[in-house]
Amino acid sequence: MKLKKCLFLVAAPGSGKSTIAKRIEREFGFSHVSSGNILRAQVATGSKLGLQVERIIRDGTLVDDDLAMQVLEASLNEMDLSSFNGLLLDGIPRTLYQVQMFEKMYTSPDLVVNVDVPFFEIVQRLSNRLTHLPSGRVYNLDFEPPKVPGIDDVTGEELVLRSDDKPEVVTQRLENYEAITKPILDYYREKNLVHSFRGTETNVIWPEIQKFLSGHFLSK
Ligand code: G5P
Ligand code: MG
Repeated sequence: MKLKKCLFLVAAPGSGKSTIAKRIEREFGFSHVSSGNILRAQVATGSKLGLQVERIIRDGTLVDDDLAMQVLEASLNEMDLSSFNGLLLDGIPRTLYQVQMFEKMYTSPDLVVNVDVPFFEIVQRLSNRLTHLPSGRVYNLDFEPPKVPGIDDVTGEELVLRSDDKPEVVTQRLENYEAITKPILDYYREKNLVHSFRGTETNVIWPEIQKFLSGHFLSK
């Protein structure tokens, strides 16, 4: 498979990866793939594997690297990436081993975008998040609330609280990020590919990301 451009979003749980990814997708015509969404789709099948994945997500730990890469590969195989300006990965790779596997299977990223949001802000946000599981659309009671409380704007279906957004699980996820995922940023910093955007509000961070990406990629 030939990828035109490849962009990784590497940032903590709840830092706004999926919110920002949707904006990059709209503005720059990238295809957004969220590993969390693919894994939750696996859970929704009710298969034996789905039940195992459900338990892992609920506990705030990571699924096995090989499984994460297999579901990513299956998902990419189903897509016509030639019709997009590039691929935007949200939540994967999440370990150094996944980085090695991705680079071996596909390519090195053109850029790695990191959003650096303080953990106290993340804990607050996730306690107010509502998700439409089939699409991965996210809402927040304080930020981008749904038009009708508890209902997805697009499909009219119900919104849910994610099982891993309980405060004790959020703490576990943030610890995993620090220990297991952050080293990816060090790896790509050495290659001068990482660009970090720090702040507490997506609507302040987004124009900076937009400006930065405009220097690298064409708008849609
Ligand atoms: P996920 O699904 O990748 P996380 O933990 O990486 O989960 P998450 O929770 O999806 O990341 P996000 O995408 O970074 O968070 O953030 P978001 O949803 O856009 O925003 C969070 C909330 O804040 C939303 O309610 C949003 O509306 C709100 N918000 C945004 N901006 C603002 C703002 O400015 N102000 C306010 N007030 N609110 C705002 O992975 C889930 C699990 O799947 C497994 C793991 O078990 C993982 O824990 N998994 C993997 N395992 C192994 N390898 C991989 N590669 C894996 N990928 C997933
Ligand atoms: Mg997300």
